[in-house]
Amino acid sequence: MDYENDPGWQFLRPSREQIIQDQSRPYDSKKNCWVPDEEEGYLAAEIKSTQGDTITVITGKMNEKTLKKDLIQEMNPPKFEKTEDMANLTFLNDASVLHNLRARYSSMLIYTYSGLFCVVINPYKRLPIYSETVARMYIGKRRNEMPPHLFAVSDEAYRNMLQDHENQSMLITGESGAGKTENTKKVIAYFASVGASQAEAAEALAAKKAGGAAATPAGKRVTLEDQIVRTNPVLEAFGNARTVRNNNSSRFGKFIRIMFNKFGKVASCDIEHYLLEKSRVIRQAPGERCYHIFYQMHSGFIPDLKQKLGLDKPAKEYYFMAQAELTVDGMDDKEEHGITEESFDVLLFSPEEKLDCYRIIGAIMHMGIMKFKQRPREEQAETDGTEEHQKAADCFGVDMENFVRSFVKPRVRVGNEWVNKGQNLEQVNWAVGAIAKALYARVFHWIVQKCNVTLDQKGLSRDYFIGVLDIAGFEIFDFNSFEQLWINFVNEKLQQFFNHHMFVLEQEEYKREGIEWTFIDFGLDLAACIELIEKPLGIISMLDEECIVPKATDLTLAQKLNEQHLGKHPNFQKPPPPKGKQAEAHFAMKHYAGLVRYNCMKWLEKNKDPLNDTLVAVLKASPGNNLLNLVWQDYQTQEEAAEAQKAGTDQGAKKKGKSGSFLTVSMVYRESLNKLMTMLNATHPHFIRCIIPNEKKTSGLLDAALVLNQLTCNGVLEGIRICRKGFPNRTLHADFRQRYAILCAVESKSSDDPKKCSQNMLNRLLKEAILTEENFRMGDTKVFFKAGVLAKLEDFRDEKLKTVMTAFQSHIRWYL
Ligand code: AD9
Ligand code: MG
Repeated sequence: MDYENDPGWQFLRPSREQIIQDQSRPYDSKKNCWVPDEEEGYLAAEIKSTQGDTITVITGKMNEKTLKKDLIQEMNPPKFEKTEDMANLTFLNDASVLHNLRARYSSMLIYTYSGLFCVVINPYKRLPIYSETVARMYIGKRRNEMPPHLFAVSDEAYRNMLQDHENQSMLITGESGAGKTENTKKVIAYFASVGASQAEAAEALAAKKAGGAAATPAGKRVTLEDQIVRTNPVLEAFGNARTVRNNNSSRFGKFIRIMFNKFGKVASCDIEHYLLEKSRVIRQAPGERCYHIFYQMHSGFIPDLKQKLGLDKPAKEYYFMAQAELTVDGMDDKEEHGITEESFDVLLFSPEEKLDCYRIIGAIMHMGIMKFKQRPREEQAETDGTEEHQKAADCFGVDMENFVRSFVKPRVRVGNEWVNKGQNLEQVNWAVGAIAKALYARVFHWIVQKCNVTLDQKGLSRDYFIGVLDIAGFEIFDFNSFEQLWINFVNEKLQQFFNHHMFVLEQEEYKREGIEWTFIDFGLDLAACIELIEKPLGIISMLDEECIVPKATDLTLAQKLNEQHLGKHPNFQKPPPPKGKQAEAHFAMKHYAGLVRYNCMKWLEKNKDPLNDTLVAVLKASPGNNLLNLVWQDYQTQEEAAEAQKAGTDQGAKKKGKSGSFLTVSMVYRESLNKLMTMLNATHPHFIRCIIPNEKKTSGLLDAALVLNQLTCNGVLEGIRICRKGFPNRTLHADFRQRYAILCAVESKSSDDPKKCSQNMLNRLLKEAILTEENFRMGDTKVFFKAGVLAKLEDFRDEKLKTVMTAFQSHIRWYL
């Protein structure tokens, strides 16, 4: 294949001229260095003089600077300019990592390896590097044969799966706007195309050419691969929204498992979702929007939809979706609704299901502007006009009187009696918000489940899977609440998983291969923080406990947490006083990524997530909206529970926690996190770290401080340091013998036993001072190398090949 003529190639590897230019810069290892700089992160400088522990340098900007010696960082020789794997750098330090990423990013080379990580910086423009032809370049190639790319990592996962008969996972993390979802989409598309059989691929292509992509259930045949790819627009319509950081921000985490049969053909797929941000359904911060679907439904793509749902007001009047922005730059909600609809069809959502779903979302819009007022001198709310109440009830397919009564006079249990308890205005408004959020979350869950049912149709055997995780990275905001605690906890677990993979598994392999190695457990720091969150008497259990203590409040929780942990646990700290826009905090926690100040307000409510049971009972029994029955199916109201108990058929056990209380939000989260971790632990993981280059959504601009902070938070800097302590590269003895025979021909033929041959070859390389003892270890089946050593051997091999070729050519010339 003629790679270099592909329009994408220039974004994968610099041209030869560029490489020559990059590598011809003058360099003196004793003089060239990096010095810290507030704006640029680090500046290239030349050492002029040294005095004690201070040093004077001249920076590239011709400024003279005197600074402490230990602030200086070493500069790599120019041959490492724009290196594809930073684990190979001779000098590994923050400055060099930043420089390398910056240099590559300036040429729009967005992917770079860093040992076990593949780092990608958001290009903020469409690059032609995800085309079918580029994908084909990577099929069946080894990582070091091609420039860094997500496809290389994907292909490695695919091949590992088939060769090692092992499930694989790809963990894609990063800050909001860093590119996780974009990369996830590309991975999924890659697997869908690689995993489609030739015949199916050809068929799909023919169908596409014949009539476009709009395959409907009634129309052309839809492939499973198509359906997998189509889950995305649906999930994005319901789970993504405009935020200040990202116009298409995913407000949930997801784990997509693509199942393959043992021949590598896609057999099925399923999706798990995590931590949907429910609060957005009723509240949006300045500059943000509610979930895209709200605006899509108002776009007029389905001409009679608004009329069917009674949405006769302009979008800006529906409070739940109109507190801040109504549009997104560059996004056409009407067009997007078309895509959502098309995808719904491909995923076999029936017209009735779609309409029921829209009716629920429509009802949520109406609920946002239902008016209630308080009776004078009474703690009792009542309706203030019923127009919107009627419209919401119609969408729900329930009786309006019942619907309204359950808000203003719900049935509650007092001792053994059930009574109708009056609610004041505040309580009613709170109940409206709570039910809107719960409903939305349940519809979202139903959509995911429905996709899963559709994707679960094929009769092929499911031998392995590749799971792709797209989940938000560490969040350190000015105000950090319950949601941040959970996101950060998940990330702490994932980081621990990375360390576990790197060290424990490495160590096991060294042991298996009989290599001496003193184990350094880098996971320990993480264990302390994780325990502080999840162990008995940890933050989450104390929160769960406090949720069942009568009269407990957020402040009693904060007080108990401080009494239990302050001064006793190293990761639990008194919050430093707020700076700038930071809010007051009740405690601070030392996470892997930094110190986070948490504020406990609303934690009890967020964790209990209580609902108006009477209202749920009305909705659950809706005679006019089947989907509504379905989404509440697993919810047992207190009244149902009491009846079941009376009848001795307590099905409610499932919904209840140990203490007899309902499951808290944390309990549900914890269970799904445990499930995820168990699953990941049974896979071979691949790590993609996405980096946001600036906060202006601008292509080509790199904010050094922002990038350095992410490299710390996502463990790249730490990972690279740790990686170099071990022996990350390895080759089987037989492969080693074959590949490097050219460097030591005699030794490569010295025995029939490949291990003996490699031993002899390595001895020779030692003698010739090409290698040192520290560079490698002999294992039983493989040779293990320190980072960068194989690269050096490759250089020698290239040199030797060149010499041999030249000699050969002159020989031929002479002969002719
Ligand atoms: V969030 O945590 O869901 O808010 P993500 O998922 O990390 O975030 P996303 O993938 O949505 O970020 O990327 C943000 C935007 O950056 C996209 O909408 C694109 O406009 C842009 N982007 C990201 N990656 C790429 C890319 N590889 N090529 C082109 C990209 N544009
Ligand atoms: Mg996303």
